[in-house]
Amino acid sequence: MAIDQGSSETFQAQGYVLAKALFSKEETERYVAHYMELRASGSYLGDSSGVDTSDGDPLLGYPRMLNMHRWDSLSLAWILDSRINEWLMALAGREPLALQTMLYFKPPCSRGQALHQDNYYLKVHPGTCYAAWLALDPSNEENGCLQVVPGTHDIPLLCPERADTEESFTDDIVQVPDDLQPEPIVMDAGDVLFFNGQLVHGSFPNRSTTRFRRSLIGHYVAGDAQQVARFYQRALRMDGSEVSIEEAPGGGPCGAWVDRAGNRVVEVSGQLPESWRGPVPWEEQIPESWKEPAPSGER
Ligand SMILES: O=C(O)CCC(=O)C(=O)O
Repeated sequence: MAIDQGSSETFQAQGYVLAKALFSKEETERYVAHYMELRASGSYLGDSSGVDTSDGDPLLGYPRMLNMHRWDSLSLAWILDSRINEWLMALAGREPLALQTMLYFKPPCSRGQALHQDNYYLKVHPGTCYAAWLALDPSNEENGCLQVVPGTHDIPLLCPERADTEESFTDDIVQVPDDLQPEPIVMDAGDVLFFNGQLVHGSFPNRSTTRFRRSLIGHYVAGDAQQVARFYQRALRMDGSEVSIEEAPGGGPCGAWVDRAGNRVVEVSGQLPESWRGPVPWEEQIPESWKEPAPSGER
């Protein structure tokens, strides 16, 4: 599949690009049925409802799922899908390595995720990580669609502050200047947003009382990455074979927006905490019996 020149240019200029209808209606319906069934049938390593949950928080019933591709064959097939591979090859210019899957259910009336940069968590170096964000439901401002701050993909990591956890299930937020506000990405089921790991993005709460906003997310690095946070060290080539990446050290620089002679720039002035190395590697958390992917739906 040829990725047109305009898509690559948009990605380079804005830090993201929308691939319309990359997956079919039948595929997204199958994913929705599959993950709703998995969610209803138990809990899994990596499930998270976020911080400061209260009684009645809708996320308690629909925690986010993590790294399903480690034990679920449908998720494994998805993260290695040739369409995603082709897009990432064209956008990043190199063979990607797959690091992580996530499933956001985002049920009616649930919280969003405060603005952040993915590479704060993944710590890919040199360069950054990439996300493929597949909409499983039509998503718009009412049900808390993804929001991005265009053009923030070429800034360093920003120093995070404490987020409002009434609005966000995560407690870190990065600030952006008043005139650089997030823009909603309205998507149909089957559309994929590809974005750069420095891009500031997040989502607001789901204000709908009836609509879910489910999404299936893959995180990748371009093949020349030398370091990654220890949680993600076991990566997959797009043919499914494994490759280890060296662990990134903890800490590292972070910045804040400043005005320099009328130019708004991010000045690197802070340090991320040394203790921030990321959680212990996924492999050290999984029970022996989970080490091989199981047929879909068995866990
Ligand atoms: O889907 C969302 O609401 C946020 C997703 C996100 O920020 C991410 O995948 O890093």
